[in-house]
Amino acid sequence: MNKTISFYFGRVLLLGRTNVGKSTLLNKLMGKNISITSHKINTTYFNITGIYNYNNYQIEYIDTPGFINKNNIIHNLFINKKFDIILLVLDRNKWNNIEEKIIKIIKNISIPIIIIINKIDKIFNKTVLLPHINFIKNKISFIDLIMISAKNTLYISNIHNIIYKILPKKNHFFPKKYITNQSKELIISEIIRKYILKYIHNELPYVVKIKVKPFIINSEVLINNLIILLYVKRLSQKKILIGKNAKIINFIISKSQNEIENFLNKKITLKVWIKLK
Ligand SMILES: Nc1nc2c(ncn2[C@@H]2O[C@H](COP(=O)(O)OP(=O)(O)OP(=O)(O)O)[C@@H](O)[C@H]2O)c(=O)[nH]1
Ligand SMILES: [Mg+2]
Repeated sequence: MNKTISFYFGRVLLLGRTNVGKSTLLNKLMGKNISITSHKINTTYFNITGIYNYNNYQIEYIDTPGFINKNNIIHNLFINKKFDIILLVLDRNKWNNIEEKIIKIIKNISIPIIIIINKIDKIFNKTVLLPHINFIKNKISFIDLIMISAKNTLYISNIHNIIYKILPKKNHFFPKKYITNQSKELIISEIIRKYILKYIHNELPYVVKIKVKPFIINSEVLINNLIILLYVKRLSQKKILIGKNAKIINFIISKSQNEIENFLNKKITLKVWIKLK
């Protein structure tokens, strides 16, 4: 008997204002940490892809920066790439001009939209959401609305189940073992950025540029050594990053090192240089 198996594949875009919990949700959908998260605004810098495999289904999730500027980065997203589903992530019943801007762009693009109302753990009386759901219905048409708590991993599988129902019948695009579009260097630099965000409490984390390089001596790569270059613009910023008696930078390095070692599954030495550029 000739039994043909159907495969399903689609690109699912996570959209929403900064801090609504897109990256937290991506990590929960994937069941592993792919994208860095923080309580501060503008955490995600790049589009981060997570490839999720389940039976005959393959989903390419794309986490995006919630930062929306004049150049309209959301709009640019749709120029080069085709998406199959949009997850519009909202923080409870918060809605302002950013959400208005986003729906203005996506309502003219005929891609199925799933509304995700996140952070419901922060709402004691859930009935306050009912008028808000009607409000959203009047704003944009969507195929489903799901209330979740990404942080507490509540109702995440409901999202998967809806996506499976509408994923296009298509061959898988990625090999099964492929989990993310990020290079090892980018993942490592994102780990370091997370700790810079965590330990420095001003605008500085947003201006530090991070470069990760292999350590090479006499054209030989020392595989357990990595060079981390941190670029800042001013001497005053360099001083803040280093901290009194190098306390801050040492803290960032040791925390990052642990996490990088877990990720690479081996012991490494980090050589960190802070440079002015
Ligand atoms: N209470 C609560 N907090 C959440 C939930 N989901 C995310 N958060 C928190 O919200 C903050 C922002 O989360 P992120 O996932 O970094 O937000 P984001 O939308 O990716 O933000 P950008 O990358 O800046 O666009 C973090 O402190 C998360 O822990 C949730 O369901 N409940
Ligand atoms: Mg993010």
